[in-house]
Parts: sequence; C-alpha cells; structure tokens
Amino acid sequence: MSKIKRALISVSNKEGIVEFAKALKEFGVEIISTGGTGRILKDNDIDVIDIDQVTNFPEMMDGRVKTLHPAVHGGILAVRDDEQHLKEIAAQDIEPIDLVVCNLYPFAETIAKDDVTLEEAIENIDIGGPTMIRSAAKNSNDVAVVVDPADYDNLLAEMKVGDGGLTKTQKLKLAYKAFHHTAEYDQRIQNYLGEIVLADEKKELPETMLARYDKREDLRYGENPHQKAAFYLEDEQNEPSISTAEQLHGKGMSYNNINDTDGALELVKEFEAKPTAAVIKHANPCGMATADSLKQAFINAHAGDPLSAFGSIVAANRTIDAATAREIADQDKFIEVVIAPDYEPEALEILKERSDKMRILKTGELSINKNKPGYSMKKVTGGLLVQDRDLAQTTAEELEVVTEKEPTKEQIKDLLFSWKVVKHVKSNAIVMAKDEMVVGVGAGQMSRVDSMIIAGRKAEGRQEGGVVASDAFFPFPDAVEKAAELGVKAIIQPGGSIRDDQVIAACNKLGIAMVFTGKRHFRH
Ligand code: 93A
Repeated sequence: MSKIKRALISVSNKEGIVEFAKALKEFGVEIISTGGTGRILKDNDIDVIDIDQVTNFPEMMDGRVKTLHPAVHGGILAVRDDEQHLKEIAAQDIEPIDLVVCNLYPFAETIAKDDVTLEEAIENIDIGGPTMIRSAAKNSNDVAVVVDPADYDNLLAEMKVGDGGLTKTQKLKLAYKAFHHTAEYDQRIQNYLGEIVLADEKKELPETMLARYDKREDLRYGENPHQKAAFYLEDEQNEPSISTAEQLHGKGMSYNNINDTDGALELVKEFEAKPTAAVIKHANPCGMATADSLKQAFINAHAGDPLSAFGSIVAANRTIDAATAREIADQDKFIEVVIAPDYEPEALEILKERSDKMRILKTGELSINKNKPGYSMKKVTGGLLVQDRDLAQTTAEELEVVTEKEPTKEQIKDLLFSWKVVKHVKSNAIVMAKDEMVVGVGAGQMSRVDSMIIAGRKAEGRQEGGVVASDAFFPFPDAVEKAAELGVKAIIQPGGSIRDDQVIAACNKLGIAMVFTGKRHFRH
C-alpha cells in the first residue's frame, strides 16, 4: 500500500473542503487545485500548487479547459508498477497524482431553476471533472477518487489506518461510486436535452385531427346508460386493432367492451415470441401470462386474479385452439369478450356453444412490427389532448443495473415481461410477476406505495422470489421496502427521482436487484 503523496482538488461543492485539505496536509500530501478551489484553500492558509503550474498552460475560455491536459491525465493514468509508463511520464516531467477530489458543475441545480436558459444549462455541463474522475477510477489500483464530501471523513480515517495510503479494495469501492456519479450526471443531461428535443417534435402534430373520423355505429349507450355514444373509425386503418376486428359471434359490443378489448389486444400485441393471453377488467390487466402453449398461457392469466376475471375480456396473440377454447368456455368462468388473431373451427364451435352472448372477435395476424406510429387522444372539457402513441420498447441491453446485486437471467426475463405489462396499466401502476405470469397488479392509485400494497394483496404470497415493475420512478424508498417485505427479489423502473440514491440504498440493504429503463410509461 503506497502513500498518497499528491492530490488534485477541483470541486464545485466546496462543503468541507478546507478541513479535508488541512487534514491531507497533515499527512504530508501535496495539493494541486483549480482556480476557485485554490482561492478558498489559499484564503484558509493552505499551500496549493495552481493547476497552470502543472500544465504550463493557462486555464482557458472561462475555465472550459483547465485540467484537460496530458500533464494531469498522464499523472493520473500512469500504472505505478509499469516501468515503461513511469519512464514515459518522467520524460515529460509529469509527476504522478495519487488522489483526485472532484465534484461536478451543478447541472441538476442549474436546470432546476425556473428561468434557466439552454446556454446556461450547457455551460454547466462539466467535461474536465468527469474526465478526471473517470481517469482516476479507471486507475483505481493506484489512484483514489472522491466525489462525495460525505466520504472525506471516512477516507481520512482509512488513510490513518493505512499509514497515509489506502488498500486496493478501498480504492475500487471509491471507483465504483465514481462511475455511478458520472453515469447519473450524464443521465441527467440526456433527460434534460431529451425533453427539449421532444418538445420540438411535438410541433409536428397535425393542425386538425377530428376530420379523420367517420361514424361506424351508434352504441346502445356510453360508459353509463344515461350517456349517448357511438364508435368512430379513422379513415385509414393500417394495423390489426379493435377497429379492424371482425365480430364472429355474440351480442353487440358496448362502449366499455370496445374500450376494454382495445386494452386487452394492445397488451398481447407487445408479445410475439411466445403464446400469450391477457385478462382485462376496466381496461386494466388483472391477469397476463406467456407460456409454451396458449392453453397454459390462458390458464395462468386467468389464475392471476380469478375473482376480478369475472366478466372479463380475454385476448390472445395466437390462433385459439380447441384445448384453449375449452378452458375459456369453462362453466365456472364468465368471459364477456374473446379476441384473437383467429380460431380453429372446433375452437369456434366450443366458444359459440358456451353462450349466445359471448362476443368473439377475430383480428388476423398480429405483430409488433405492424404497429403504426400514430396518436393517442384524450378529451378534456372544451379541448383535446393529443400525443404520440406510446410505442416505446425496452430491450435487455438497454437495462441499467443500479444495485450491487445483478438480476439473474430468469429475473431479467420476468423484468422485461412485467415492464411490457406495466405499460398497459393505469398509473400509478405496479405489476408483480413470476415465471412470466402476472401474480398481482396495483392500478390507478394516487400513491405508488398503495399500488404496491394492493398488488401484494392480490398476489397472495405468489410474488415471493418474483419481480416488480413500476411504471414511473419511486419518489421515496417506502414502496421498495414494502416489496422487500413481500419477498420480491428484483425491480424494474425508469429511475430519475431526486431520491434515487435512497431507493438504491434501500435495495442494497434489502438484497434486491434493481434496473433502470430510463423511460417511463404513465397511462391515465
Ligand atoms: O469546464 S470544465 O469542463 N473543464 C475542465 O477542464 C475542468 N477541470 C475541472 N470543468 C472542469 N473542472 C470542474 O471545475 C470540476 O469538475 C469542478 O466542478 C470545478 C472546479 O472549478 P474551480 O476550482 O475553479 O471552482
């Protein structure tokens, strides 16, 4: 364990830096610092070497270029037991730097201001800081990096034990924290710019919307019997949907049937690889499963919440065969609508025999690739809200593991499964799943923790060892703590809360793996 001899301090958040630097001096550490940091240290009678003495270059362009120099990065990145490295830096008069103390331009605080301009936000994107942090973290065998003032005391205590040095394990832990810090920093920048870019795209929405709809049929009534209602179709139909489906049997579709069946069909359209069935009530899934056979998928979907499945809508992503039809037609079940790409002749007979009333709809072949970009609309009093359809997909490669625990392969499968389902649940939405079967759903609650509690109640213990999907970030760790109490082992969520740190810390404490998707799926 070698001693820390030279430190580079460059901090925006100057909290605790004077005391820390003084303590480093007591260990005999030489301190290099950038402009503002140096001024504070010198004002407090701490000897520092200015960065331009190290780089032989002035800080340029209002500080945009101050530490971005080989004299700095050579000193940080040189591998100390690599003779060639040492020779190369010596030839350039570069001295090794053993400790980097750095925290970044306050980007989050800047964009939180009401009147922030894009220029101001961009000026607060730190480039040199993350570069130093990443250099030091990469070379954690030899260099320590501190990004959080809360870690100063602990680091000094460790140096004391280590006679002025730190162990490789201690340095690796700091490196982990450093990469977490820079990743989160970049994520914030991406989100901020993303919002601006999306706002620009919004301007491309068409000038007029309603002219594109023609009445297909009057409905008996609307959501309630005292409301008149009709079903209007877009003049251009280019994907299999509730609007193109052919009704083969049963009573006329009601307003609520159409709305719920749309929800059921759009949900199973998310799944292509395996036979999938969904059971929907009041436009929310109460059961959903994929399996090797459609029959098994339906059995698992219905078993998700048999109580709520009474009077439900069933959607399937494969042709319904006789074995599946027999399960759907079971006398103990009451299903209002079945929708599927097609029916084997025997299956259709079984379903028709079950009841004159059960509505049977056929869509033709489904595929995610057939989903066309378009708009979703919501009527408000005196106006119409229009937005792009939420067609966002998430792949395993896009998931960012944020906890010490990594999800297992099986968990990743369930995480992606539940993430597709949660997109179709009204917010605040929580989906609990295990073995590609939904075991509990919490929908439409005003607080996320309530959705978690409801999902847990529905799951009745089946969530143990399973996963949870949350349609938006956790504002507090409470819902995560609830999930842990219920035996959940992995969680998928967008991330992006100012309390993400607390949420991740709760997961680490409770042994839960958590992944971020970077995008949310609100649905109201
Ligand atoms: O403008 S930068 O992206 N270019 C740099 O070369 C650079 N080096 C350090 N920002 C840079 N820094 C940042 O300056 C650090 O991350 C720290 O947040 C800040 C400290 O500046 P000062 O010591 O002048 O207050």
